[in-house]
Amino acid sequence: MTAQRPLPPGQHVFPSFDRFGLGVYAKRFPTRLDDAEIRVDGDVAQSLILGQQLEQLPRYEQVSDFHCVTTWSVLDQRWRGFSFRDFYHHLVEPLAEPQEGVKYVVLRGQDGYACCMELADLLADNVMLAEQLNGEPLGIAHGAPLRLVAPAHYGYKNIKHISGMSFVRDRSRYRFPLPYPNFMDHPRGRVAQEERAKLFPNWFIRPLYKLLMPSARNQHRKALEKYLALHGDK
Ligand SMILES: Nc1nc2c(c(=O)[nH]1)N[C@H]1C(S)=C(S)[C@@H](COP(=O)(O)O)O[C@H]1N2
Ligand SMILES: [Mo]
Repeated sequence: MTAQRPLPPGQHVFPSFDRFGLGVYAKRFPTRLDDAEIRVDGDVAQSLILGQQLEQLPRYEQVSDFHCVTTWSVLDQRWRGFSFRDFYHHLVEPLAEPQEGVKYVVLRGQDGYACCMELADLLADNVMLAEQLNGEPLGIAHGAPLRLVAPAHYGYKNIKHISGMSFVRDRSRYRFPLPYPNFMDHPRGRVAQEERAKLFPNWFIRPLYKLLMPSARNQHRKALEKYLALHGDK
């Protein structure tokens, strides 16, 4: 396969797109799979839950590559959903009224995972909240019922099973999910700039993460097989 887009520094192509994440999340699954609901709070005039309103937003498709910080990439994934920008301008701004100076968004998943991104990065053209992958509804593996797709950012910012977003002025109260060290969380996490982690240089982080990747992949595969045997993909 020839890449449509140049492969970012330190990445290699992986042949299949498999469920992945930090080890502790391997056995945690979402409980609400039907209709997506997003709790919006933080430095806003009105905290609220957006559910049915999401149906109003226009849907579109994008094809993009997906890059995990542990160095594997999958190419040409076709996502369908609505844009974060539409979500923000048509629902969050008028209904929740973020305060002046809101600069960060803490995104939460139903499995307890959380990550933090800059609002300006989320408002980029290609950032979407996806409901489908390659023509199928998102399965349990890839973030059902709704996941963030931010192709310019490492996988660990592309939150699955999204359940909440806090719009905040200051990110100091946010911490990378325990028991993982905070250095794993780069405040931006952009792929092209190779913003993998804090404090440590990429010549150190790349081989370290490559070493940890197979066991995280295995844990996720085994837990998924067990889950699917019990519940199926719905
Ligand atoms: N809710 C949630 N989102 C998550 C994770 C997770 O464990 N839980 N893992 C992240 C990481 S590290 C990666 S690489 C991608 C993997 O996405 P996939 O399971 O669709 O391959 O999801 C990201 N989003
Ligand atoms: Mo990742």
